[in-house]
Amino acid sequence: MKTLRLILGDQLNSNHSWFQSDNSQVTYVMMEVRTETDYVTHHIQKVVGFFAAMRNFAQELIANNHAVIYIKLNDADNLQSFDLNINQLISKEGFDKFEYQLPDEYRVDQLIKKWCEAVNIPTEAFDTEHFFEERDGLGNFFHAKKTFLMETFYRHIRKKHGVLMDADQPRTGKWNYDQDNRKKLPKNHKPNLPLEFENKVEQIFEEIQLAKIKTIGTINDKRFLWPINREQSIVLLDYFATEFLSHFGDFQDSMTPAEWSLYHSRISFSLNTKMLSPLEVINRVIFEWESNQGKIAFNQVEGFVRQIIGWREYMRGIYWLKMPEYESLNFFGHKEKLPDWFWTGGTKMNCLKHSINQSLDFGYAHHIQRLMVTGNFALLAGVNPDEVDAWYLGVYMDAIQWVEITNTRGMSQFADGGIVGTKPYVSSAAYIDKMSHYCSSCYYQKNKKTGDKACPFNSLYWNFYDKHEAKMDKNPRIGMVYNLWRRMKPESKRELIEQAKFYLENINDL
Ligand code: FAD
Ligand code: DLZ
Ligand code: SF4
Repeated sequence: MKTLRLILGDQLNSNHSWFQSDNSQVTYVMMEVRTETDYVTHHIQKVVGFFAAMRNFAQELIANNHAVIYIKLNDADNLQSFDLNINQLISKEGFDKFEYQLPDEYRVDQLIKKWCEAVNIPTEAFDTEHFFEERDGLGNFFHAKKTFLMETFYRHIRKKHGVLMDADQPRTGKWNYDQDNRKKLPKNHKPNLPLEFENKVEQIFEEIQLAKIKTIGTINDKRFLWPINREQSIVLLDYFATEFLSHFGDFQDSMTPAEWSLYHSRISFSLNTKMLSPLEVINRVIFEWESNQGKIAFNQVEGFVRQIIGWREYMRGIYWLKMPEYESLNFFGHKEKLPDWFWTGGTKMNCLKHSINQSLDFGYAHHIQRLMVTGNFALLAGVNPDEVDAWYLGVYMDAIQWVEITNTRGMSQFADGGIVGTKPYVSSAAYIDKMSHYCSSCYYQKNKKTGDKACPFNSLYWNFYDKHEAKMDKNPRIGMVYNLWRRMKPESKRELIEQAKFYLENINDL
């Protein structure tokens, strides 16, 4: 049967069984389309990165004797959506079967499913052969349960797939080393330089400009630093394993204005486009640990493995269990707009200035910057989760909805009311100062709660708890906070609420 196989921009898995034999009846199609570039305002580096990686992938397939149709953004016959282009190809080339890999995003999944139901040729869906678990793995595991604890799921995956296990016991006897992974970067500590590629992407950048696609952020199109093929992705993974792994866990939560990238792997773009598989990533890291016994402490390795087979698989499972309802959850009923400076970095708050500016310059910030700086502020300011999602989904290189929305709407904004997290991740300046070097050079004063130059996080923090008391009072994990709040003098409480009100009314000037 003359078969057309669709490959999406985040399905660049060269080890997929599809590609292990060549079949003269099969033609692959990849396409750069406006439906994907415009469903949110993406970072320019993200659009360039996806197109560059897609083009390289198509070239690799062709070099391996596969037939490929690659539709470029500005091609005259590009109808700018998956379904329209596929219809056109079927009628032009006479394909009599259509095959695709299961999309990771609900929107695209629905689109293709509906298209398949309407079309008059046979269609077939394939697994992406990327994740440890199937889409419904988490749903089946937690069957009929009301709570979905990540730790429980993580242990289940470790056991099921035999990762860092001795029979049915965790290797080293302990499951969780999180307690060891909360160190602040020592003053003047200089991490090894991050590995930055020097890809030339001028051509793609020009094509995007020509098409007038609206984007955010900046780019150096002569030295594009992100990996854009599997080979570079493997080099980045190797670099992480040899240079950064030994400090990964220790400093995974720490933040500094001096560096845009610390001991994190920065492989999320390679993973989410499937240029790397999660299995090969953890195998590489475990191999590094095993071959350097004594030199790399186990907390660094377990901390990293937990991100990949714990958090990443867990978020995907929650996404498929809870979509499409998940994308409209708004537990606190938040309605505010995101401050303008989220799009420019123009704020006097040092933690936000650095976290936002590096997001705009590199399409990257690490987990704690996303959770405890930008996300923390958006939640304290009562921003509508739709706005928060649109920002996160646009700004990061690695942002694909299944992993963005569960982290943003769920973990960071608690808009799901506690499906992903057991309590809202909010803090005053104390936490940010404990984990970072931002506060010492900030315009605001971390220890001041009210008055001139008082750190906005301090009053907004108490204002948040005050405002949502009825919704959170019963949460056993935050009883202590309410005990403190209730014991505060009425006058101090009033001052805090007034300070917060002033900041919220003048949010664009902060
Ligand atoms: P490392 O710290 O080196 O971790 C290694 C890998 O573990 C990552 O590459 C990633 O694949 C995985 N990982 C780590 N934490 C998580 C997590 N919480 N959920 C899922 N996978 C995880 N990650 C995305 O891939 N895409 C997103 O759109 C995204 N949006 C986020 C939004 C918010 C508000 C928050 C708090 C987190 C978000 N994350 C997202 C998770 C995490 O911040 C990024 O995966 C990580 O910062 C990527 O950088 P890295 O590769 O250097 O990660
Ligand atoms: C993110 C992205 C962008 C910007 N552009 C394209 C594109 O033009 N063509 C494509 O196939 N994929 C693109 N992607 C990634 C898709 O949005 C992603 O494949 C879907 O969201 C499915 O997860
Ligand atoms: Fe951020 Fe407040 Fe610290 Fe400034 S003082 S860096 S605003 S936490």
